[in-house]
Amino acid sequence: MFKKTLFIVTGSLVAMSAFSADMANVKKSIPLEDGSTVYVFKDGKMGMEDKLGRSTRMKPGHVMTTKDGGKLIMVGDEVMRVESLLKEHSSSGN
Ligand SMILES: [Cu+2]
Repeated sequence: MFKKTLFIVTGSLVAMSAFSADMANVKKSIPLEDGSTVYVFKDGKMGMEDKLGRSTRMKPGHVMTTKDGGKLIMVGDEVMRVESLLKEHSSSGN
């Protein structure tokens, strides 16, 4: 019982620090042909932002075409991480 409570508290602390560290965890963002953006995180996993600026899902293994005509294979589906990135953007006023 005590252990479980401790775990929940630790979990929310991690989530809070992850929120502010997310932008620092983005290795690069890659624009795609269709106007959406792929965020590549430092651990190599990716998340998607659609052309309207919303986080969106994509199955790992999906082949994407970058704006410059290259091919990119989806790794992971970090929709929650992209979501917190986008929240950070909108709260900074641009
Ligand atoms: Cu993708």
